[in-house]
Amino acid sequence: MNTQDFVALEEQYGAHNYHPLDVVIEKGEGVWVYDVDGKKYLDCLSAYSAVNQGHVHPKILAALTEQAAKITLTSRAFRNDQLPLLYKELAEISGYEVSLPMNSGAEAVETAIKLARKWGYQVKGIPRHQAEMIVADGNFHGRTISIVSFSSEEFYKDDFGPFTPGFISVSYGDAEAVAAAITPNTAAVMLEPIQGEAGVVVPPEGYLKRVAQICKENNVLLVADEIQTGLGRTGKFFACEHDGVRADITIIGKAMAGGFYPVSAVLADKDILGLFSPGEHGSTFGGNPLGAAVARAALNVIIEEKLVENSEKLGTYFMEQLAEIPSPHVKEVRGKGMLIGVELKEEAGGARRFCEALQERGILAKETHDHVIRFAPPLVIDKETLDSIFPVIRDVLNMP
Ligand code: IF1
Repeated sequence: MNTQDFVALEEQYGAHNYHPLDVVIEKGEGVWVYDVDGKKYLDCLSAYSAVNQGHVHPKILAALTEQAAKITLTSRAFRNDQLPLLYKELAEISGYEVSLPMNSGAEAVETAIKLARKWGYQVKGIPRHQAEMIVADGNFHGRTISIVSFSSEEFYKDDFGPFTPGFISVSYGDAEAVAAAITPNTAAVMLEPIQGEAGVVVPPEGYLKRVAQICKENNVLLVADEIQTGLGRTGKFFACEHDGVRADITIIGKAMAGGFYPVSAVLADKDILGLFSPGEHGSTFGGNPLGAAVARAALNVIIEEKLVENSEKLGTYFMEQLAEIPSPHVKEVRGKGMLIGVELKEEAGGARRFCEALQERGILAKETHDHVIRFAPPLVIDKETLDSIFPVIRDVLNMP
């Protein structure tokens, strides 16, 4: 079967909730992926930053197969021998006292919302069921009903109401807008340190710092969604560190298990995360020994292979090189570390055709919000490989 056969099958039997590039990937190694026709590509998406460690990292693979041969799922009705070690290692790496494991990013966001609301009632004393959460326009936190309830993207929510109340959205990047939206019932402010889906939107310097200060002054929790920006992607372990901020609650997912397994987590100190009592929240798969073993290995790779440092160094270099490419189509190059967006001018006719041209020439990137090409290769990339793609990107950005 070739690419067209697989595409035809997918179109016939699958739900059409995606519009992928027509590349059918069958294997990957490090920064490279291979399609069913034998063509090799440099992956510049990293599964939306879930494979920061590179595809099929041998150490994570070993942890997966080893653990899969022993025990995969116990449920949380019983304990397992991997989760406690993941808890301890996460605490040491993240600087948060405790954590709560889930599977998808959206589940972890939902968990953080429940936690922030509970804190609002139990600690802050907000009247029952009146808690409010402030979020930002352009946010992307997942696909559940509650999460799309506060999306500013009509397309993500149009046909899916009724919506969950209790969310107020303000302009992203404007700390005073956050201050103005706070009421006595505000439990938390939840933000992405850099908005990924919105087109790699980097807020003004000092924004998060100011929001953190406003939160503190008003007895409001700051929740950072680091599902995409965390674990080294932006050149710091957490993107909040760029602003010297430590959020009260940090949410991670994606690269937490290196693309082998869905593992997410909510991180906080005991005074907050300790508010959950047995039975109030949970998940059949969250904290399972297979996921925990994989996550332990994946986190270890980030530290051991100095991926945060590599992201900072080569990401900065990547962005500088991109910014120097002369092109009639480029409006702006922005980002931090290895999370880079190239925004094209309206007249360029959309980023999709540029992504298709890159694909043709062996680079996989994905457009976001019509006019932005996102470059986010695995953090294991080296300088030689990076250097090899600049001429290709230059050619593509100079298409008629
Ligand atoms: C898709 C986007 C990226 C996220 C942040 C929570 C989640 C995500 C900051 C939810 C997920 C994914 C979802 C994926 C595409 C991708 C994406 F373009 F849609 F926005 F990365 F930029 N918070 N982002 O970025 O995590 O439940 O998916 O594990 O196809 O929906 P999830």
